[in-house]
Amino acid sequence: MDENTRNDFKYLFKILVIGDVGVGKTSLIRRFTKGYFAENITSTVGVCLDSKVVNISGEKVKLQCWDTAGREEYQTIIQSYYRNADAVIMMFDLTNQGSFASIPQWLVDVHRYTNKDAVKVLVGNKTDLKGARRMVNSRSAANLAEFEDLLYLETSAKWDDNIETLFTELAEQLRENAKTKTLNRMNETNNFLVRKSVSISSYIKRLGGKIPFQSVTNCCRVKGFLSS
Ligand SMILES: Nc1nc2c(ncn2[C@@H]2O[C@H](COP(=O)(O)OP(=O)(O)OP(=O)(O)O)[C@@H](O)[C@H]2O)c(=O)[nH]1
Ligand SMILES: [Mg+2]
Repeated sequence: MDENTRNDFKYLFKILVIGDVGVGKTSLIRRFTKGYFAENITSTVGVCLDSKVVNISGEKVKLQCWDTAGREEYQTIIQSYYRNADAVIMMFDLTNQGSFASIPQWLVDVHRYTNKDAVKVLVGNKTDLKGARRMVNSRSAANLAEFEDLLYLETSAKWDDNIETLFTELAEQLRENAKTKTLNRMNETNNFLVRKSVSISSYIKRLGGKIPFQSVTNCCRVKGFLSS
Protein backbone atom coordinates (compact mmCIF):
# COMPACT_ATOMS: atom_id res chain seq x y z
CA MET A 1 0.00 0.00 0.00
CA ASP A 2 1.49 3.41 -0.90
CA GLU A 3 1.82 6.31 1.51
CA ASN A 4 -1.22 8.14 0.16
CA THR A 5 -3.65 5.31 0.83
CA ARG A 6 -2.29 4.33 4.28
CA ASN A 7 -3.90 5.85 7.33
CA ASP A 8 -0.73 6.84 9.21
CA PHE A 9 -1.09 10.60 9.05
CA LYS A 10 -1.63 13.08 11.85
CA TYR A 11 -3.89 15.56 10.07
CA LEU A 12 -6.44 15.26 7.28
CA PHE A 13 -7.58 18.37 5.44
CA LYS A 14 -10.10 18.78 2.64
CA ILE A 15 -9.25 21.23 -0.10
CA LEU A 16 -11.92 22.22 -2.60
CA VAL A 17 -10.72 23.50 -5.99
CA ILE A 18 -13.18 25.67 -7.92
CA GLY A 19 -13.11 27.98 -10.94
CA ASP A 20 -14.35 28.35 -14.52
CA VAL A 21 -14.09 25.62 -17.17
CA GLY A 22 -10.56 25.07 -18.49
CA VAL A 23 -8.63 27.14 -15.92
CA GLY A 24 -6.59 24.03 -15.04
CA LYS A 25 -8.12 22.66 -11.81
CA THR A 26 -7.67 19.01 -12.80
CA SER A 27 -4.19 19.70 -14.18
CA LEU A 28 -3.11 21.42 -10.95
CA ILE A 29 -4.33 18.56 -8.76
CA ARG A 30 -2.86 15.96 -11.10
CA ARG A 31 0.52 17.70 -11.08
CA PHE A 32 0.52 17.82 -7.28
CA THR A 33 -0.78 14.31 -6.54
CA LYS A 34 0.59 12.34 -9.50
CA GLY A 35 3.47 14.51 -10.71
CA TYR A 36 2.58 14.84 -14.40
CA PHE A 37 0.80 17.11 -16.88
CA ALA A 38 -1.29 16.23 -19.94
CA GLU A 39 -2.24 18.59 -22.80
CA ASN A 40 -5.35 16.69 -23.79
CA ILE A 41 -7.63 16.24 -20.88
CA THR A 42 -11.38 15.80 -20.65
CA SER A 43 -13.60 18.23 -18.80
CA THR A 44 -14.44 17.09 -15.26
CA VAL A 45 -17.89 15.67 -14.59
CA GLY A 46 -19.23 16.46 -11.10
CA VAL A 47 -16.56 16.05 -8.41
CA CYS A 48 -13.40 13.87 -8.27
CA LEU A 49 -11.06 13.14 -5.39
CA ASP A 50 -7.28 12.74 -5.23
CA SER A 51 -5.02 12.76 -2.16
CA LYS A 52 -1.41 13.22 -1.20
CA VAL A 53 0.44 13.03 2.11
CA VAL A 54 2.98 15.79 2.75
CA ASN A 55 5.50 16.10 5.53
CA ILE A 56 5.27 19.33 7.52
CA SER A 57 7.94 19.73 10.23
CA GLY A 58 8.07 15.97 10.75
CA GLU A 59 4.27 15.49 10.87
CA LYS A 60 2.31 13.74 8.13
CA VAL A 61 -0.52 15.81 6.69
CA LYS A 62 -2.93 14.23 4.25
CA LEU A 63 -4.42 16.66 1.74
CA GLN A 64 -7.64 15.52 0.10
CA CYS A 65 -8.05 17.55 -3.07
CA TRP A 66 -11.63 17.78 -4.34
CA ASP A 67 -11.57 18.56 -8.05
CA THR A 68 -14.81 20.13 -9.24
CA ALA A 69 -16.35 20.67 -12.67
CA GLY A 70 -16.34 24.27 -13.87
CA ARG A 71 -19.48 23.71 -15.91
CA GLU A 72 -22.55 25.59 -14.73
CA GLU A 73 -24.88 22.56 -14.67
CA TYR A 74 -22.84 20.91 -11.87
CA GLN A 75 -22.73 23.88 -9.52
CA THR A 76 -25.78 22.87 -7.45
CA ILE A 77 -24.22 19.46 -6.68
CA ILE A 78 -20.83 21.03 -5.95
CA GLN A 79 -22.27 23.51 -3.42
CA SER A 80 -22.87 20.62 -1.00
CA TYR A 81 -19.08 20.03 -0.91
CA TYR A 82 -18.26 23.56 0.27
CA ARG A 83 -19.46 23.00 3.84
CA ASN A 84 -16.80 20.40 4.73
CA ALA A 85 -13.87 22.17 3.08
CA ASP A 86 -10.95 23.23 5.28
CA ALA A 87 -9.58 25.27 2.39
CA VAL A 88 -10.84 26.55 -0.95
CA ILE A 89 -8.63 27.23 -3.96
CA MET A 90 -10.32 29.64 -6.38
CA MET A 91 -8.61 29.37 -9.75
CA PHE A 92 -8.54 31.50 -12.84
CA ASP A 93 -6.54 31.32 -16.06
CA LEU A 94 -4.03 34.17 -16.46
CA THR A 95 -4.68 34.09 -20.24
CA ASN A 96 -8.46 34.31 -19.86
CA GLN A 97 -9.83 37.63 -18.57
CA GLY A 98 -13.35 36.14 -18.29
CA SER A 99 -12.19 33.49 -15.81
CA PHE A 100 -10.74 36.27 -13.61
CA ALA A 101 -13.93 38.34 -13.95
CA SER A 102 -15.85 35.32 -12.59
CA ILE A 103 -13.94 35.24 -9.29
CA PRO A 104 -16.35 37.63 -7.44
CA GLN A 105 -19.20 35.29 -8.39
CA TRP A 106 -17.27 32.25 -7.08
CA LEU A 107 -16.63 34.23 -3.90
CA VAL A 108 -20.38 34.72 -3.37
CA ASP A 109 -20.78 30.92 -3.19
CA VAL A 110 -17.66 30.56 -1.02
CA HIS A 111 -18.98 33.10 1.50
CA ARG A 112 -22.44 31.55 1.41
CA TYR A 113 -21.53 27.89 1.79
CA THR A 114 -18.10 27.44 3.38
CA ASN A 115 -17.15 27.43 7.02
CA LYS A 116 -15.93 30.93 8.00
CA ASP A 117 -12.59 29.48 9.20
CA ALA A 118 -11.80 27.91 5.81
CA VAL A 119 -8.50 29.11 4.31
CA LYS A 120 -9.10 30.81 0.97
CA VAL A 121 -6.55 31.03 -1.82
CA LEU A 122 -6.74 32.75 -5.19
CA VAL A 123 -4.63 31.05 -7.86
CA GLY A 124 -3.79 32.43 -11.29
CA ASN A 125 -2.73 29.46 -13.44
CA LYS A 126 -0.75 29.08 -16.70
CA THR A 127 2.26 31.33 -15.96
CA ASP A 128 4.09 29.45 -18.74
CA LEU A 129 1.97 31.33 -21.30
CA LYS A 130 3.75 34.67 -21.28
CA GLY A 131 3.79 37.86 -23.38
CA ALA A 132 0.76 38.80 -25.44
CA ARG A 133 -1.17 35.75 -24.30
CA ARG A 134 -1.29 36.95 -20.75
CA MET A 135 -4.54 38.85 -20.06
CA VAL A 136 -4.55 39.35 -16.29
CA ASN A 137 -1.70 41.22 -14.61
CA SER A 138 -0.38 40.22 -11.21
CA ARG A 139 -1.21 43.62 -9.65
CA SER A 140 -4.99 43.38 -10.39
CA ALA A 141 -5.11 39.83 -9.03
CA ALA A 142 -3.08 40.72 -5.93
CA ASN A 143 -5.34 43.76 -5.31
CA LEU A 144 -8.46 41.62 -5.48
CA ALA A 145 -6.86 39.06 -3.15
CA GLU A 146 -5.91 41.77 -0.66
CA PHE A 147 -9.38 43.32 -0.75
CA GLU A 148 -11.07 39.94 -0.23
CA ASP A 149 -8.52 38.75 2.34
CA LEU A 150 -7.28 35.83 0.22
CA LEU A 151 -3.80 34.42 -0.25
CA TYR A 152 -2.59 34.83 -3.83
CA LEU A 153 -0.25 32.68 -5.90
CA GLU A 154 0.51 32.19 -9.60
CA THR A 155 1.16 28.68 -10.89
CA SER A 156 1.81 26.60 -13.95
CA ALA A 157 0.58 23.02 -13.87
CA LYS A 158 2.45 22.51 -17.14
CA TRP A 159 5.85 23.72 -15.94
CA ASP A 160 5.33 22.63 -12.34
CA ASP A 161 5.71 26.23 -11.20
CA ASN A 162 4.70 26.98 -7.57
CA ILE A 163 2.49 23.87 -7.23
CA GLU A 164 4.49 22.36 -4.35
CA THR A 165 4.70 25.81 -2.68
CA LEU A 166 0.93 26.27 -2.93
CA PHE A 167 0.04 22.97 -1.26
CA THR A 168 2.86 23.06 1.29
CA GLU A 169 1.89 26.58 2.43
CA LEU A 170 -1.74 25.52 2.62
CA ALA A 171 -0.85 22.44 4.67
CA GLU A 172 1.27 24.56 7.04
CA GLN A 173 -1.51 27.10 7.51
CA LEU A 174 -4.18 24.41 8.06
CA ARG A 175 -1.98 22.54 10.54
CA GLU A 176 -1.33 25.78 12.44
CA ASN A 177 -5.08 26.56 12.57
CA ALA A 178 -5.86 23.02 13.79
CA LYS A 179 -3.28 23.32 16.59
CA THR A 180 -4.73 26.69 17.68
CA LYS A 181 -8.25 25.24 17.67
CA THR A 182 -7.16 22.28 19.85
CA LEU A 183 -5.44 24.65 22.28
CA ASN A 184 -8.55 26.86 22.52
CA ARG A 185 -10.72 23.78 23.14
CA MET A 186 -8.38 22.63 25.95
CA ASN A 187 -8.53 26.09 27.53
CA GLU A 188 -12.33 26.08 27.36
CA THR A 189 -12.45 22.63 29.06
CA ASN A 190 -10.09 23.81 31.81
CA ASN A 191 -12.17 26.96 32.38
CA PHE A 192 -15.31 24.83 32.56
CA LEU A 193 -13.74 22.53 35.18
CA VAL A 194 -12.55 25.48 37.27
CA ARG A 195 -16.04 27.05 37.11
CA LYS A 196 -17.60 23.70 38.06
CA SER A 197 -15.35 23.19 41.12
CA VAL A 198 -15.98 26.80 42.30
CA SER A 199 -19.75 26.31 42.02
CA ILE A 200 -19.55 23.02 44.00
CA SER A 201 -17.54 24.62 46.81
CA SER A 202 -19.98 27.56 47.02
CA TYR A 203 -22.87 25.04 47.10
CA ILE A 204 -21.25 23.24 50.04
CA LYS A 205 -20.72 26.61 51.78
CA ARG A 206 -24.41 27.45 51.26
CA LEU A 207 -25.30 24.16 52.98
CA GLY A 208 -23.26 25.33 55.98
CA GLY A 209 -20.59 22.70 55.39
CA LYS A 210 -23.12 19.84 55.64
CA ILE A 211 -22.72 17.72 52.57
CA PRO A 212 -25.60 15.42 51.62
CA PHE A 213 -24.51 11.89 50.65
CA GLN A 214 -25.30 12.41 46.95
CA SER A 215 -23.19 15.61 46.79
CA VAL A 216 -20.17 13.94 48.38
CA THR A 217 -20.14 11.42 45.53
CA ASN A 218 -20.41 14.17 42.89
CA CYS A 219 -17.76 16.26 44.62
CA CYS A 220 -15.30 13.35 44.80
CA ARG A 221 -15.90 12.55 41.17
CA VAL A 222 -15.12 16.10 40.08
CA LYS A 223 -12.07 16.27 42.39
CA GLY A 224 -10.73 12.98 41.00
CA PHE A 225 -11.25 14.23 37.44
CA LEU A 226 -9.41 17.47 38.21
CA SER A 227 -6.40 15.80 39.81
CA SER A 228 -6.04 13.06 37.17
N1 LIG B 1 -0.20 26.04 -20.95
C1 LIG B 1 -0.86 25.54 -19.91
N2 LIG B 1 -1.96 24.83 -20.10
C2 LIG B 1 -2.61 24.32 -19.03
C3 LIG B 1 -2.15 24.52 -17.70
N3 LIG B 1 -3.01 23.91 -16.85
C4 LIG B 1 -3.95 23.35 -17.61
N4 LIG B 1 -3.72 23.59 -18.93
C5 LIG B 1 -4.50 23.16 -20.07
O1 LIG B 1 -5.78 23.77 -19.99
C6 LIG B 1 -6.81 22.90 -20.43
C7 LIG B 1 -7.87 22.72 -19.34
O2 LIG B 1 -7.26 22.10 -18.21
P1 LIG B 1 -8.10 21.31 -17.11
O3 LIG B 1 -7.15 20.91 -16.06
O4 LIG B 1 -8.93 20.25 -17.73
O5 LIG B 1 -9.09 22.48 -16.62
P2 LIG B 1 -10.28 22.34 -15.56
O6 LIG B 1 -10.28 23.61 -14.81
O7 LIG B 1 -10.14 21.10 -14.79
O8 LIG B 1 -11.57 22.30 -16.49
P3 LIG B 1 -13.05 21.67 -16.15
O9 LIG B 1 -12.84 20.31 -15.58
O10 LIG B 1 -13.73 21.62 -17.49
O11 LIG B 1 -13.73 22.61 -15.23
C8 LIG B 1 -6.12 21.57 -20.81
O12 LIG B 1 -5.86 21.57 -22.19
C9 LIG B 1 -4.77 21.64 -20.05
O13 LIG B 1 -3.77 20.92 -20.71
C10 LIG B 1 -0.94 25.27 -17.51
O14 LIG B 1 -0.43 25.49 -16.41
N5 LIG B 1 -0.35 25.76 -18.67
MG1 LIG C 1 -11.33 19.44 -14.58
